[in-house]
Amino acid sequence: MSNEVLSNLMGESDSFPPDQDFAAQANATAALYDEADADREEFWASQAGRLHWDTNWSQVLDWSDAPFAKWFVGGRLNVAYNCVDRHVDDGHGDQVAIHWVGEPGDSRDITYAQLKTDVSKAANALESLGLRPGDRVAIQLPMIPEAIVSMLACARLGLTHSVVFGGFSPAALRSRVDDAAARLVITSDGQYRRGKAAPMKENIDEALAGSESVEKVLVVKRTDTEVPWTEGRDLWWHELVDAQSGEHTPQAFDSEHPLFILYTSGTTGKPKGILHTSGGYLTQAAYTHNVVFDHKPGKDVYWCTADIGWVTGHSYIVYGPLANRATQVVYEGTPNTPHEGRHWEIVQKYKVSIYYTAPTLIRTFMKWGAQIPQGYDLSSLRVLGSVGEPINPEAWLWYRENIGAGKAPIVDTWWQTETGAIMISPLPGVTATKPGSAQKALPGISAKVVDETATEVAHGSGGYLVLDKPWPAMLRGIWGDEQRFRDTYWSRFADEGCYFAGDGAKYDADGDIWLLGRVDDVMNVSGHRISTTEVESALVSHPSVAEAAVVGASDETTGQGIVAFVILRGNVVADEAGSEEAIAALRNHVAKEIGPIAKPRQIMVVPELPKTRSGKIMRRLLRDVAENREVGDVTTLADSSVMGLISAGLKDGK
Ligand code: 6R9
Repeated sequence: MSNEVLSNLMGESDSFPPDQDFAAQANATAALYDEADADREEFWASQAGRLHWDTNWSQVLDWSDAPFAKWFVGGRLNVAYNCVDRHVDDGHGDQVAIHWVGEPGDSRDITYAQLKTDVSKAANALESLGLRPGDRVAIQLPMIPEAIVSMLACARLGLTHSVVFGGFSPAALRSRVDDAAARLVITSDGQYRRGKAAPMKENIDEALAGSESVEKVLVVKRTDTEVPWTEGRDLWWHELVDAQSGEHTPQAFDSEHPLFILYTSGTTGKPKGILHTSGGYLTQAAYTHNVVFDHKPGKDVYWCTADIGWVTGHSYIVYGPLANRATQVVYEGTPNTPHEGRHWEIVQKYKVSIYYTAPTLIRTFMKWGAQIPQGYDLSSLRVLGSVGEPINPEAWLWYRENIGAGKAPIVDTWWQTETGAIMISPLPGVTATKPGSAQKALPGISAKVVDETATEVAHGSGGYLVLDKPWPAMLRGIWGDEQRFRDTYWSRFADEGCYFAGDGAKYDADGDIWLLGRVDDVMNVSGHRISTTEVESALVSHPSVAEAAVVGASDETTGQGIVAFVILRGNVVADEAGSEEAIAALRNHVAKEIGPIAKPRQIMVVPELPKTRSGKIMRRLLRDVAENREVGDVTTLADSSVMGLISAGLKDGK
């Protein structure tokens, strides 16, 4: 990266020191870093004290078989007991665990005592089906309480769950069910999406045709949609589960007992089944949820807007918050159903104090306009979080100003399905935050930015993000593929024993970490390394741009040329903004923000951007358009018609 780019970028970054009153009450203190540095294992041992262990561990970490870690060796615990029963035993049975809000407007408040009964009934039901510890259960459900109850019932019985996002195709579900050889699938008749009931069970039947491993399908009634039925295989939740006893005695499992598999896409076509285990995972999920969100049990109302089909839903809806006795909002639907103020209406109603979402949604809120949140009382919000992709400074500042009243600290949390829990993030009340930077590895975590030779780069320089020390919530492997686990994460910097995250990053002059997107998203223009994210940030900082996606398209002279796709803000007339002068102004704006080398070769105005179901922009498809190729496989897009809209718009426009 050229110094010109860096200095421009840094000149842009303000820093927001913590508010004194916030700092005075914060869970985290600067001393945590020293404590962890002094003795990492001792630090994690004390964090594990957040949990109830039936048997204490004899060793904190066994790294002798690296890269296969064992944490809290010999310890035994029940994950569901820790997330539910324990709070009831401690006298908090009447506290609301979940304020559930259905998309059509129905709602349920579930206390910890009720959750204990629900999970016990579900556990009794699963046991009655003959499932044994270690068996795999696939779960494809909308965001309804039964989704969380199912996961916890599995955890309670030592069954390994594999949650598959509700929007995935039958083929995607089938490959996951087969890979894990799941014996049971839990699903629903249908799901509400944008005000309509869409079928779900029908897809499941298509997916499971001829499956060798699946013995039973347990179906929750949600939309009252008519469903195909296979006698002897299919069972209604309300018939099997509701009839069970609400008492169930949990059994303790080994700290390394497999808790879940979660599939994530890799560079090849076959998804990787990321394996997580129990004691270390729950320790880090609980610790990070406590210090990163400054969560106070019994006081805060917490809301993570992710879907349980993603790792964020696992660690920051189910395991972390429930282990910490959170009261949380769980919302079933889309943010603009029935209107664009839905999230703020929910924040106002439940007095949400901690809100955790993704940059793509923040940019969508920007597109809808600040007048929408302004119509609601958001004064309860005191901590805001971001996850999933780099957050551009413009969106960060908008979030702080319009949602956080200019004062709520923003935590930009970097982590992955593989890391299991948050790794790099500011600590609210401790860190002076910088818009666009995830800043520092958390106490107990070690992250570095290195060059090709694994040498740490200087402040002001960029390279690859690596994790050079094992951490409790780290993946324990790829399900059924030991070699792929070693190759994907541990071969690039094998001599140094570092985990390669696949992300580019840089240190600023203060040594703070800025994530630059996946390494394959870093462009090389005339020998200059430029991140797609930086150019996107520059574009979005222009008043007429709502959202931007940037790709490096091959270029005869410069190696790669920068091609940008932009969505305009609602108030900008497309004809005007798409005009030659307006495009030239945008190109110059980028040149001004980052430097002339970052000036896009081409800017195209489009109505939508192609995104995966977890909200990540599929740059591969945009690269196809930019390089005038036929557009590749669109099956993992949330909306497969988007590429058609983009191509049609470009043909009409120019
Ligand atoms: C939790 C989650 C992981 C990838 C990761 C990185 C990107 C996530 C980020 C971020 C910059 C952040 N990512 N959080 N990039 N800043 N705060 O999203 O897991 O779906 O496995 O994605 O997402 O590229 O490598 P997952």
